[in-house]
Amino acid sequence: MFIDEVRIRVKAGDGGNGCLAFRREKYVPRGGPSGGDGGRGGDVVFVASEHHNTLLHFRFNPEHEAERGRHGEGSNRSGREGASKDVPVPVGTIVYDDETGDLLHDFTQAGERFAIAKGGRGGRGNQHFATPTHQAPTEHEPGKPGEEKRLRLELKLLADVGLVGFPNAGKSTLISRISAARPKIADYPFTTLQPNLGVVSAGDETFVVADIPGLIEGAHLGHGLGVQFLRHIERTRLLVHLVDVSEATGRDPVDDFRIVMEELESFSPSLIQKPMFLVASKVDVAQDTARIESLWALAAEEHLPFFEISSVTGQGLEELKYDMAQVLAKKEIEAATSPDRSN
Ligand SMILES: Nc1nc2c(ncn2[C@@H]2O[C@H](COP(=O)(O)OP(=O)(O)OP(=O)(O)O)[C@@H](O)[C@H]2O)c(=O)[nH]1
Ligand SMILES: [Mg+2]
Repeated sequence: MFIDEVRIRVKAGDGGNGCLAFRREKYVPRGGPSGGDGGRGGDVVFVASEHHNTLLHFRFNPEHEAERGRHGEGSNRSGREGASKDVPVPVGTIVYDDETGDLLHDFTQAGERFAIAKGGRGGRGNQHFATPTHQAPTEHEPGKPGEEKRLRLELKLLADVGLVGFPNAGKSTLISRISAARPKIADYPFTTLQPNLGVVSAGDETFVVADIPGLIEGAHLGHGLGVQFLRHIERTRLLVHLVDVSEATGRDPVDDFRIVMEELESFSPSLIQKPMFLVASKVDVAQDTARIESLWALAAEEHLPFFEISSVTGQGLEELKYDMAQVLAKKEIEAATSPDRSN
């Protein structure tokens, strides 16, 4: 479930052909063989990159080829080598041969390079085939083809952003609107039993969001689904805290916020130290705007950026996505200022 997977094709460059040629010079009768060698084809090289955290870029670009070597020429000129092609893969990517299932490489460190498909050797020109008894050779070799492979890439995803909140707050609905994840959504608490991950792209950033089960008061004592699943968001860089502001909850939004914060803290104080967005969810069905304003004032007090969203109408989703990307790119986001009640 926590795995991103793509199938791609790579093709290294073919080697250039060796050349068949003889020296032709004025006053030099019967010049010897002078066919140069073909150049080597370029490799396809995977490079582990810290700037990529998903395999999404391969979905748009599933074929990667390196340049072929040039053919040899007369006057013993060798063909130029084909340029290799560097292809970035996220650290943590495991590469399998899709035909045999063999593990080819496991990228564990940023900057690690591995030639996944090797370029073909250039063919030898006829200059190499001369012997004392065979002085006008016409033999010359074709270049060898570059390796071609079908690969399966696998990446274990780590979430960048965690969605937290009460059961039924709209966490799964939100992830289904901003990513391709299709978790179960239902109008009762504890619909989500296992974390769901979704890959989100916004602006130039691609990141992974985790939708986890809801928290209730006493979760750290085992109430509801407990708190063990919070370990899935321990390594995230941003928490998005959803509070249902509709009247249907029968609870006060500010109380909901504080209860969830206490549960997070009791699991690990580091969780509440993380950057956090406070999100008023289901604003399309919040009749009493005072409920939204009280949450907004709380965001101002806690210096948290504040958003109002509806995953049903789509209100506020673009801005939320964009600002998540900004925080992950380490840009500053403005915290809420107190709601202006004068108008
Ligand atoms: N009107 C309205 N309903 C929403 C909105 N977002 C979610 N819902 C509804 O709220 C209910 C709960 O949504 P979920 O996304 O399953 O909530 P959750 O936070 O994932 O809940 P758990 O998995 O139980 O923790 C569903 O019936 C959704 O259709 C919204 O923006 N507006
Ligand atoms: Mg859910």
